[in-house]
Amino acid sequence: MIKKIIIIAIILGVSISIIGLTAEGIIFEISNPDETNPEEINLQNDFLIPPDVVIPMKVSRPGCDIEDICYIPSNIVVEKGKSVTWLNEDSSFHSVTSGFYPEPSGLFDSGHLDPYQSYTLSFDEIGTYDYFCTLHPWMFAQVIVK
Ligand SMILES: [Cu+2]
Repeated sequence: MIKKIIIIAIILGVSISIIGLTAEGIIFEISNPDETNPEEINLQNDFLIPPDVVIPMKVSRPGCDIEDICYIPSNIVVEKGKSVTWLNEDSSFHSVTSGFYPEPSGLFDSGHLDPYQSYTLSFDEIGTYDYFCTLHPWMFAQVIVK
């Protein structure tokens, strides 16, 4: 009887030690700064610059145009010479393309923006710049330069 209890105690002790070592290993991996890859660092740096216009979630389906929230804000006013940065916060590709769907005017075009990719453009001439998404006809907005 005593032998059995001792054997069970030894098995339990060994098991607990193994679990403890594993848990320690996981914690070490998470908190080790050398494990962070360069891509993650770039993503974090992108967030330090707040975007002027956000492409929000779920705008790849029609409906955002009803509330005018395909690009937020849908009408941004900037001073001549200033830049505008767009950030794609959706999980789909989108674009910032001058003109009206389906005819790009050729003034500017971000190409397909990946999720969390940003696009910056400076506006050196006064005017109203209409733009749209080449992939989603309901997505359109304006930059007004004063
Ligand atoms: Cu789009």
